[in-house]
Order: sequence, then structure tokens, then C-alpha cells
Amino acid sequence: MKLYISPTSPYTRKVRILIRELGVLDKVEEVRVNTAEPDPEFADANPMGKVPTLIVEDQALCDSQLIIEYLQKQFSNDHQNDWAVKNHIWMAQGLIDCAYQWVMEHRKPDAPISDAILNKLQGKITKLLTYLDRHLPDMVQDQTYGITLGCALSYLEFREVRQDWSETAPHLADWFEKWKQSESVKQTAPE
Ligand SMILES: N[C@@H](CCC(=O)N[C@@H](CS)C(=O)NCC(=O)O)C(=O)O
Repeated sequence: MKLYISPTSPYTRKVRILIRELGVLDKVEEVRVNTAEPDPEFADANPMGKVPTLIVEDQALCDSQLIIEYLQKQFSNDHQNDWAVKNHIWMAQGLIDCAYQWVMEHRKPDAPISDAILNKLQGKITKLLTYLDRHLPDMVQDQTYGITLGCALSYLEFREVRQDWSETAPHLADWFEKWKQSESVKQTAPE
């Protein structure tokens, strides 16, 4: 399998951590791409031009959650059917989405940065952190949830989207310190 990656992408990191946790790194070739100037092979594989993209047999899987579900089915037979857990996975993904949009707002090439958009995103981030903090113990045993949440919190830190979140979410902050110690997390730190 070939996995198109960017080493700073939080979506990519979710998949890279899972691959290491499943012990299947030897089955995957990780190929760095520049999404701003995609090479033709990558552009052909994923018309959206986004990472991660997993090439498996002759098809391209073009979304991190889809790739995670595929890999779990192939290598661990781990299916999550609990809707509350699935919903939490999407909220943790929502935290990544808000943080990523916040970063993109700062990188707009021609338009001025909108304080209204930044404030709206920060408001959502606060609400998500509060919600996820409240429900942490019930959910965190789930592998996909833990990975998604860790990548989201790490991205807040890495891109300096939010500095003070440990006061908003003290349980998440404690959990995050432990999460950072695992080998798969250290190996995929953004560069
Ligand atoms: N929903 C997608 C989002 C992936 C995504 O937006 N990746 C970013 C990198 S962090 C990307 O490739 N951006 C380049 C672009 O949109 O052109 C997923 O979960 O895989």
C-alpha cells in the first residue's frame, strides 16, 4: 500500500499513528507530497488533492476516517458500532477541522484575515473542548477516538491555535500528557 502524506497534517497523522499501532508499517510506503504543487500521480489518484490518500490495490481511499476504517477491518477486525463513540470521533475530527480552518484563514493569499471567522472558530473550539472534557472517561478507550483526539490537541499546540486550553479542559490536558509518551505518537511528531 502507498500512503500519500504530509508530515504536518493532523489528518495524515491519525492514519500514520494507527499504522504503527497495528504493527503494519512494513506493508505501507509513506510518500510525502506537496499539496500546493501535487505531482501528477497523486493528482490523478485523488481529485481533491488532499492528504492522507491511501492507494490500495487499484483504488485510492481519500479520507482519513475512511482509511482508518479500512485498515482496522483489514488488520484488527475492530468495528465500532456504538453511535455515542462514533459521534465523539466526529467531534474530535471537528476540533481538527476548526483548527485547520483557523490556520487556513491566516494563510489566505489575497483577502484580509477575518476576525469574525477566527472568533467563530475559537468559540467552536472552546465548546468542543468543554464537551469532550466532560465525556472523556467514557470514550477514551476507543482506539480511533484516542488517536483523533490526540491529533486534534497536538495540532492546537503545534500551530499555536490555542495556548490556554488546559484550563478549559483539565481532564483532556492530563490525558494528553500521557498520550504524548507513546512510541507511535513520538514517531509521527510534526516536522
Ligand atoms: N476530511 C479529510 C481532510 C483532509 C485535509 O483537508 N487535508 C489537508 C492537509 S491537513 C490537505 O490535504 N489540504 C490540501 C488541500 O486542501 O488542497 C480527511 O479527514 O482526510
